[in-house]
Parts: sequence; C-alpha cells; structure tokens
Amino acid sequence: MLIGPSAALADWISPESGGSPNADKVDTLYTIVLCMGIVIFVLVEGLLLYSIFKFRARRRGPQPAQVHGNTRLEVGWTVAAAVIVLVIAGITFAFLGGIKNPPSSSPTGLQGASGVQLATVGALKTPSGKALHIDVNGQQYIWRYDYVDQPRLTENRPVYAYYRMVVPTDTTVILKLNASDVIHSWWIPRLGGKADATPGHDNYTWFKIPGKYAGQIFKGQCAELCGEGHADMRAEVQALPPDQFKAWFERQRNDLLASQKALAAQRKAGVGQ
Ligand SMILES: [Cu+2]
Repeated sequence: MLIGPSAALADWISPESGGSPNADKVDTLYTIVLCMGIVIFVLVEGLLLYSIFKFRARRRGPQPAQVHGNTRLEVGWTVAAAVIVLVIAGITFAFLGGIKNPPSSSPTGLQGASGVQLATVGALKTPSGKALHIDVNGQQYIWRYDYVDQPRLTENRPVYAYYRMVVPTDTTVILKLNASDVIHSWWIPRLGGKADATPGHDNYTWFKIPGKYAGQIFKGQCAELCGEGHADMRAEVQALPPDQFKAWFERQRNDLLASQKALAAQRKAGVGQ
C-alpha cells in the first residue's frame, strides 16, 4: 500500500530534483555518495560471500589456517576508509556553495524587482543583491505568501496569496519563513530541501525555476507534523514567464483591492451587525 501511490515512486532512490539548481545539486551529491556506497557494499559483501564459500569447512578436510590479525591489512582498510571519508567531505564542500547560496536572476527573469536588501543578519543574498522576496507564513493549516518587495495594497499591507505561490521563471526567489502558531516545514521537493517555519524566528531558503518549466506546478506539503490538519497542509508553486507573472500579480492585486473595498462598503452599510 505504501509503495502503491505514484508519489512514493517519484524518484524513489534519490531526492527529487529538476526545478531549481539547489535541488539538482542535492540530487547529484546524493547520487555520487550513493554510487560510492554501492561499490563498497558490493566489494565487501562479495568478498564475504566468496570467503564463506571458498574457505567453508569440508567433511574430513584439513583444519583451515587459523589467522589472528594482519597488521598490513588492518592499517590498509583503516587508511582507505579515512581516505573515502575525506573524498566525500571534499565533494560535499564543492557542492555546498551552490546549494546554500542563491545565484543572481537571469536576464530573462523578472526585471524591475526592486531588489530590496534583506535586513536580517545571516539572510541570503544573491551576488547582484537582487531577488524576488516572498515572506512565507505557516499557520494551521495553510501557507500564506506575502509579496513584500512588490507594489502593495496599502502602505503596510503587501499583496498576498494562499496555498499557491505564483513566481516568475529565471528569477531567484528568496523566501523568508515564519509561522504564527506552531512549527511547520516548507517543502516543495523539486525546488530544494525542507526549511522550518518557526514562530518567532526567521528562516531563509531560495529557488530559481528555469524558463523551460514555465507553466509547471510544483507540489509539496508541510513536512512537520503540526496538528490534526497536517495532512491537508499542502502547497504548490506555479512558475510563469515574467510577463505572465506580472499580469497575474496585477490581477491578484486588483482582486484583493476590490474585495477590501466591498468589505468596507458592507461594514458601512451595517451588514452582519
Ligand atoms: Cu504544518
């Protein structure tokens, strides 16, 4: 039953990727270490099976040689294991920069993003200093996205959306994660690793969706058991070409402004009192 759902079989042996360079690098790094592990596993188990078979006790056969220790062999496999660990550490550090640090947006990405610098110490920054910044807020049991550096509804109120985050392609998107009740975890597998959304603490992550994925929707879910509605706390990211993103953003902004106006009118008319 567990392996039945197609989601369980999506890239079942290594992390999902193909949506953002950080996710691709995590996947490649994982695959390299997995291959090294497979080679060592086959060598060790092969040698074990060979020895069990070759040196098995035979009826009326001679007593096999009783070996106690072999300094050269023991030093050999200790050094070899240490070298393998060093090689893995070296490869990991070579990949780490590309996983952790966001690149700049491409020229084909959203232009005119105001490129507001993140104020918080330890925040992510692209080499150009420009990125689309979205605040992600986890709450039982839905995700809210505030487009903080784009044109606002009012001075204090950014344009927002729930559940589906719409973003431009070829544009570096930096997320600031926060939660308003309990700890949640933001996770869209094809766009990178999980990031905790914690009340009272800001966490950062990023992704950059290549232009060839325009129109695609990347699905994910809250990855931290956060209450009885946790299973329903899903999320998706839709990638649109920058001009279509702009059109979506204008529509979203106008819809929100219209609903704000309608609500104000209702209040004035005394509806619901
Ligand atoms: Cu949750």
